[in-house]
Amino acid sequence: MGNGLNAKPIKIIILGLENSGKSILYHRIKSNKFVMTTPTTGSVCETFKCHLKNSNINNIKVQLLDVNGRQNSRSMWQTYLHGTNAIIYVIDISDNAR
Ligand SMILES: Nc1nc2c(ncn2[C@@H]2O[C@H](COP(=O)(O)OP(=O)(O)OP(=O)(O)O)[C@@H](O)[C@H]2O)c(=O)[nH]1
Ligand SMILES: [Mg+2]
Repeated sequence: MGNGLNAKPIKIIILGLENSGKSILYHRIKSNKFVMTTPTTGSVCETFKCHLKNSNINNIKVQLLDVNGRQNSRSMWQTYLHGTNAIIYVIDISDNAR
């Protein structure tokens, strides 16, 4: 019981090809900011409390993972998946070639 603040975080991983906008989305979810990014090296992971605007969802503990999308790194993705509750797959729809 309780208010859920001590509960296990919801683990969400952001996947997608390189330069598709994963890290931009990561910062947007984390701090609602548009942050200039550089290609991700390895992975970035942070746990924080998520407040969804215009909803009664507050203080949901989220562990968000942002990974590198380059081809030679994609084989690593499976090592991050253990215990994952949700995957966000990012596609750059303006990039017709991909
Ligand atoms: N204008 C605009 N630019 C964006 C948007 N999302 C991403 N970008 C740009 O696209 C480029 C790549 O974005 P990232 O979020 O770093 O890409 P990534 O998927 O994390 O790439 P890797 O870390 O290399 O796998 C950056 O130059 C961003 O500024 C968006 O919604 N609008
Ligand atoms: Mg990135």
